[in-house]
Amino acid sequence: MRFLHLSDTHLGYREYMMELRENDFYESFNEAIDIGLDANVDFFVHTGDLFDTWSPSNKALNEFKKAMIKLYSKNKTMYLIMGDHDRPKRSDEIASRIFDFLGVKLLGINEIQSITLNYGNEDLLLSGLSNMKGLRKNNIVNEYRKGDIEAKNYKNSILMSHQGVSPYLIPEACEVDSKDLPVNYSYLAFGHIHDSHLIDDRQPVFSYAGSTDLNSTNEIKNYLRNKKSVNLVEISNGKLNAERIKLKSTRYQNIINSDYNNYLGDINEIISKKMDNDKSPLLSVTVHGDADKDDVKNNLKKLDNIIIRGPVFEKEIKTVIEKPNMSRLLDYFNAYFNDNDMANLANTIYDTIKNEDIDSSYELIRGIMIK
Ligand SMILES: [Mn+2]
Repeated sequence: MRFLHLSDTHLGYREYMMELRENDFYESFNEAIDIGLDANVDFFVHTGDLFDTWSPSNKALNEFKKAMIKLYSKNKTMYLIMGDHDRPKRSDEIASRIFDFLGVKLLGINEIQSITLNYGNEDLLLSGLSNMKGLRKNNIVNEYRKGDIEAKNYKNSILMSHQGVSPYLIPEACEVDSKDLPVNYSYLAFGHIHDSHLIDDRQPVFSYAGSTDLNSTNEIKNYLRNKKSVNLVEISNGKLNAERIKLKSTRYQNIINSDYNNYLGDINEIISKKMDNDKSPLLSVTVHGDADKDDVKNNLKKLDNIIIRGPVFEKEIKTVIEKPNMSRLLDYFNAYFNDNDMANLANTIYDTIKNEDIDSSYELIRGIMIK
C-alpha cells in the first residue's frame, strides 16, 4: 500500500495581497498532487489547513475542485482532517465537505473517527482527529487512547492529527506532549507545524509533513536547509517506509542582512545561485547602519525579476526590553484584575471566543453563570 501525506497547503493564502503569491500556493499544491499520482499511490492523506480560511474564495475552491477531479478520474480518495484554519467559526458547512462527491472524505470532526481501508489484500486502519482547540483541547489525549485501542488489532494503521506536539514548538504553543502520543499505530501523520519533521527511527514513525509553501518568514531558515516537501509512504505487513519528496515549484526565499556598501553584492550573490525553478526569488532585505534610504529604494526598484520584502533599515542594533512575566496574555489579565481566578476566567473566555464557534462560547459563559 502506498499513500501520499501532505499538509498545510493553505489554498487561497494571498501574501501581501499579491496574486502571484496566491498562485504559488496552488502550484505547490498541484505539484504535491502530481507526485502522488505519478507514484500511483492508493490514496492521499491531508492533515489539515487545506484552505487558508474556513470560508475560502471561489478561486481557492475552484483550484481544489480541479485537483480533486484529477484524483476522482483516477479513482483515488483524499482523506482529510480539519486544521485550525479549516474549522468554521460560526455555523456553516465545512469547505472540504462540499467535495465529497469527488471522493474527498473528511474524518474526525469532533472526535476520533476510524475506517478500515483495503488495498492489495491488506487492511489498514485509518483514524482521523481534526484540530482540537479551546474547550476541545481537553479531549485530545482521550481520543488518542480510543484510537490506540483499535490500532492494536491492525498490522497497518495511520493516525491523522493536527496539533502542536512538544518539543516541536515552544511549550506554550503545544497542545500535546509527545509522551501522550499513541503507540500502536504504524504512522502518526501530523499537520500544523510548517517545518517538516520525519522521525523514522521510532515506532510509530512520526511526521509533520510541513507546509507546501512558506506562510511566513519564520519558515525561511528551515526551507533553506530542507526545502518544502511531502511524504511518500509505503506500508505493508506492518513495515513502513516514509520518504520526503522535495517540491520543486516553491518560490525561492532568503533573508539578507547587509549594509549600505554591500547589500547589492549580497543580493546578486544569492540570485546567481541555481534555483529549482525560474520564479523570481523573494528576498527579505534589511540594511544595517547608516544608509541613503532613497538610494537603496531606487536601486532595489531597478532590480528585475526579484521581489523584495522591505527594505528595513536598522540604524543600530536594537535591544528589546521585555518586562518580566509579561509575555503571555494571562499575565496582562492578572495585572488588570489582580486576582488569579478572574484572570484565568478572562483568559478562558478569550480563548474560547477566539477559537470556537459562538455556541461553544455561550455554553461556556452559561456554565460559569450557573456556578
Ligand atoms: Mn497551517
